[in-house]
Amino acid sequence: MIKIKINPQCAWGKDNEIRAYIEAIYDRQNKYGVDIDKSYADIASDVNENGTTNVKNFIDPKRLELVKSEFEVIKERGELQYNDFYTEQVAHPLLTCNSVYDIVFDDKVIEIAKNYFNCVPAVTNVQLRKSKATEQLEQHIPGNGQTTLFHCDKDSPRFIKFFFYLDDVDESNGPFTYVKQSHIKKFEGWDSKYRWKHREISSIYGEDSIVKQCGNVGDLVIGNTNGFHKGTKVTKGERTLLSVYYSVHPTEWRDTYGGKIRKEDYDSLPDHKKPLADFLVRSET
Ligand SMILES: O=C(O)CCC(=O)C(=O)O
Repeated sequence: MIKIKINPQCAWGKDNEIRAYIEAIYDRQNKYGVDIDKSYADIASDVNENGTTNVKNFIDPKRLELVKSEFEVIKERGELQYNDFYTEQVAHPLLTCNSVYDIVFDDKVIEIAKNYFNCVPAVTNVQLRKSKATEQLEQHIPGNGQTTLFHCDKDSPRFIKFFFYLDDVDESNGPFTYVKQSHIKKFEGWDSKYRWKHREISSIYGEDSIVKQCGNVGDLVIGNTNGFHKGTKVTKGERTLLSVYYSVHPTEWRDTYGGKIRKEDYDSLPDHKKPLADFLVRSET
């Protein structure tokens, strides 16, 4: 098992939150056992040490093309949850896109997450979002476009997001960007505000600590987004992104936005995958 790296000074809720976090892991170990496939330990260790990793050619791009097509269909039907000049977002992809199931509950994805948490974790949210080129300054982009500024998520003191690019991503179309080791190394006053400009973060951590995770459709980028991160602003073209959040406790800890699953889809998951949906709200529709 990996030796979990966590720092109370880097958690929004400090010591109490860390204690509750560790208890949540023990609870899940007791409930669901610790049968973990070690072949994915290196990937989990990299995220544990550095806060992010990029696994090349992780998944068949065809599976991701299906998700992108479903996104476009939902958009054409006028059923996006949110739509502005920078961001287009689908609400609750587990309710609206059949193709995401296959990825969210993929065996390899689950094994990486198990290696990271030392227990069977659970999905807390899924997001499907397109970002489009703009010349606006980051601080003037509305809604979820604010994720183009550095921030540390409040969902948990230690959790992970799996990012699947649905377009090839270079420096110009929005790479997920992470300050290496900022999940365990913060600075005095890091929690005095939520959004930080690039130059502020760069002057504290140094430009060399900032990793832009460029990659192709099929690569898997992972981040513990309790560290400083952002989606670098798209300046050319667009980027559609599927994000899957794994954690060991529900999002209600911090009132963050949680994911939903249809009850019948939950019922049809194989028994060994049901714990992965422990924290998804069951919807009848
Ligand atoms: O768009 C991205 O690459 C990062 C999104 C983000 O900031 C987040 O999921 O918290």
